[in-house]
Amino acid sequence: MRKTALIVLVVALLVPATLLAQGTKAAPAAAKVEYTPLGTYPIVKSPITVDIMVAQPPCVEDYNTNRFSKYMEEMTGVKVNFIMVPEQAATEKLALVLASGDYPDAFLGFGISFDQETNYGTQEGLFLPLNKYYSTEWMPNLMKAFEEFPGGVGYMTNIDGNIYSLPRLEGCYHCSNQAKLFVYQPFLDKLGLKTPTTIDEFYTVLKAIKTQDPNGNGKADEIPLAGSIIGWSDHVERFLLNSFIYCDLDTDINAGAVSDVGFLMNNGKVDTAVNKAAFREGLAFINKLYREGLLYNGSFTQDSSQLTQLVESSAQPTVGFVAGGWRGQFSTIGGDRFNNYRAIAPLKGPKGEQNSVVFFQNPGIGRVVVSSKSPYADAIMRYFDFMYSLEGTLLQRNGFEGEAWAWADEGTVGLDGKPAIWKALTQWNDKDPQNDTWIQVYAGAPTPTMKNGLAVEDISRSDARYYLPDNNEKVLYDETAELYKPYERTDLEVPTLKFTADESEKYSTVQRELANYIRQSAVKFMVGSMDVNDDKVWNDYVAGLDKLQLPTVLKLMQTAYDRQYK
Ligand SMILES: [Ca+2]
Repeated sequence: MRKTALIVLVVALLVPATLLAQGTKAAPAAAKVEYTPLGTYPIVKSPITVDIMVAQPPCVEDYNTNRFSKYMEEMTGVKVNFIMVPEQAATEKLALVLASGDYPDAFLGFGISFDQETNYGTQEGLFLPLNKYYSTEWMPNLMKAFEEFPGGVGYMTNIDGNIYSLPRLEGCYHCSNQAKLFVYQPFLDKLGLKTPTTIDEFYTVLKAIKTQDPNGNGKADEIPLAGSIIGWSDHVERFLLNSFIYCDLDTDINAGAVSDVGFLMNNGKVDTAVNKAAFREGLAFINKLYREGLLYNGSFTQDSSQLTQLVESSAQPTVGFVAGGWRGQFSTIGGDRFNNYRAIAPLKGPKGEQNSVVFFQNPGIGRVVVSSKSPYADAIMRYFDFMYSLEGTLLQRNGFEGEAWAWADEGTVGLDGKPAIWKALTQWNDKDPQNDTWIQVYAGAPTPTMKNGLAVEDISRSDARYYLPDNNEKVLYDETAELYKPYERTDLEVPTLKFTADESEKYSTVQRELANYIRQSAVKFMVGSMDVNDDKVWNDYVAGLDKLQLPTVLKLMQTAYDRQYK
């Protein structure tokens, strides 16, 4: 209630100022800018000032006195007058400012969405289309960074054919195959068992953990397999179903209505796993584990902190296999249990299926948008292009060369085992206020090359230090590269789809209801409250999918797919 009252007050105060400001802003004299040749610095022959509104995180004290802002001003000749808005109020402020008609030359760090771009760009014409700047002539660093994001420029393009923003180009290598399963290695060692590679071997190992007391306390207190329904890739089914059919299903009811709900590409057509016989076989396998007490019965109700308690709270280790995006999802970082879990590769299923789910690393849209009324678009684009270079990204994110980071020493290796590119001299910290950097990469490119080029100590796998937290980035990289990448199916994952405002209005409720039904039914089949082995129950479920307009949703997705990717 108080918030509403405040907004009304702010709007009331803004109106008179707006009317005045529009008069002065319209003066064209400010547009006379003399530029230097493209690709050179400074950008302008005599200094100019542009107004940029920035969403300010608590860890940056003042963008106008910030050392990196000053560095950019000296290099480019472009002085930015930053208008700072607290990060958490950014979305509200954007709407207010755009409604007022009096707005700055550009907005930085607002994370403006596709829908907002459609609204303010396509429909209202307030945002400038940036298509011409997406070229090596104008923005060589941006375009080079895009080489690591295939299809990324298409992703940035609105349905009207325009590109309205600059991206954040961040790639998280290990996140791209995040549906992982881990095993407590001392249990396998104690039982004299190898890491399972097939569904049948997996079942045998689960049985052995349950019945052969690998923690040696004389009690049958072992939990062979556990996960959680809420938490970053803590879902056992997202790992196990992929031994039967490619399936990205996340049963968390709050997950997306289009992504992570079992849709897949089938020879260029958008299809779904969730009405296929192989999906049913996968659910039946998980149900069997559940019935036999091999799968922890809280796995479809608890969250990741409860999962962590389950793994950590007992005096002796009890949990054999755990699902999670990484070890920190279910164990205490640096603890003995954390240090002893090992990722395992996707298991080969009865018909040879063995898949790793793909999580496309899309560009972050809406990091910089330019007002269609600004006379300084050329300068602003050239100013931001520098930030997509390796050096620009490191300066913006980490700090100054020689203080926060340095180019790598000869002979050192990066996370990927290739010659390192850079090394960190200080710990990156986005909690404590400082005024050296922007910390947050609003418009920049922490690409996989940059991240994997971080110099690390070359610790051998047999060295006990390898699995300790200090070496975690390296472990994440190695596990992903060796165990998951070989099985990822980029051809089967549906790329991110964009819907028109009209389509969203018509179908978002339909999509949400269908997704909820798929998720709830899958859980019921796995825990046995719906009998997956009963043909009538299964057929009723499949009929329910059609009743909730699965064919309509597939057709809608196909239309969006053809529009973007054909
Ligand atoms: Ca025991």
